Amino acid sequence: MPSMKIIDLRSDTITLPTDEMRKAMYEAELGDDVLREDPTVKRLEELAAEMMGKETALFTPSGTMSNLIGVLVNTRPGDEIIVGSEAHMLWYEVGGASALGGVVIRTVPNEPDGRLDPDIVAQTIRGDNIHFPPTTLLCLENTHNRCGGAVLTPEYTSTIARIAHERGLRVHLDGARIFNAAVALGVPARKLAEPVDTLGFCLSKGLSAPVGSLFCSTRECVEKARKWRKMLGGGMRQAGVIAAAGIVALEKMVERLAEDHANARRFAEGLSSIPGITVNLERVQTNIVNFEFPSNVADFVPRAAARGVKFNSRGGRWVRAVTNRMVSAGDIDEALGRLEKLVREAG
Ligand code: TLP
Repeated sequence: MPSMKIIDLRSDTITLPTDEMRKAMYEAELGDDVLREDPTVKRLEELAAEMMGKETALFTPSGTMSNLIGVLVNTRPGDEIIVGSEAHMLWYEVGGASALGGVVIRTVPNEPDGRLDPDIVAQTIRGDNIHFPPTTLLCLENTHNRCGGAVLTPEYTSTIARIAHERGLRVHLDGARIFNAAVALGVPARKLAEPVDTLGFCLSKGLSAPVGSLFCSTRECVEKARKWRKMLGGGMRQAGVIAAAGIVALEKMVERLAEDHANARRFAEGLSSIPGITVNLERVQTNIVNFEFPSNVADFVPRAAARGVKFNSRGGRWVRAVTNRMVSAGDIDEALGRLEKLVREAG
């Protein structure tokens, strides 16, 4: 019997490097990056800064480290930061901002579309009072992971950043998937980055590089970030070997994200016609689809996995699917067929 193809929709982090990336990695010119002598890392950082419209950038091992550095450079221990109630920084970064940055995390409810209500943010920022910790940082996320890949527009980002800046806060953007937002909106990524002071974005999600993230800001801020990265153990020596793949990611892999978005839509539309599955088609803007499986199917995620379709559970009956380069339109149709059968047989 031919082996069943595994269709992996757990995350876009599962994407493997392309042949072109592997070749670039093999051929990369290298040096010691802690001594600032790796030419390939420098090229990647220049390219990233240029694409984000920031003065300079720093190559970090992960999105988690870029976000933590964003907290460390923008705050002091004892400060308060505002993050969305569904933020990746709150849910999935091991509480690093508090544990290592010593900040109090204050949440504002995320709207289902990933935004934070500007009025609520304005009310949440603390005034000067002997009892209060100073609120010094607002964190945004674009696209928004737990809000189903929702996109923040440049207009919204400017509005909310202006409110924060007027009250003396800095603004950090978790732009792990900023290129998904840029492609979905048809705007350059720098338009989405312009209103914020610091941002991190990832190479190892839809862009398919094996490792890495870029922290982008002013020269002054990135100098501080470089020191923090060293303290956190992120000083990588011949890092050009992975930066080389990152350059290919930025030069060759951005436009193809549109294909992942089309597949997410195809998947969501297919799901909506399977009895009992709930999906809000209006919320599907990029490569993430959140859906609720029928109440008569216990253990949906492991049972789908047993049929070769992998998802991440979101808690309760909610499931997340993330389209990615390893999954074609044909695979999406195949996955829908297997799910339809699973639901039918369970009913
Ligand atoms: N997200 C991963 C998991 O951690 C959940 C995923 O599969 O989606 N910001 C956002 C918005 C992210 O989605 C992620 C990764 C990160 C930061 C962290 O990036 P890494 O994994 O490079 O530390």
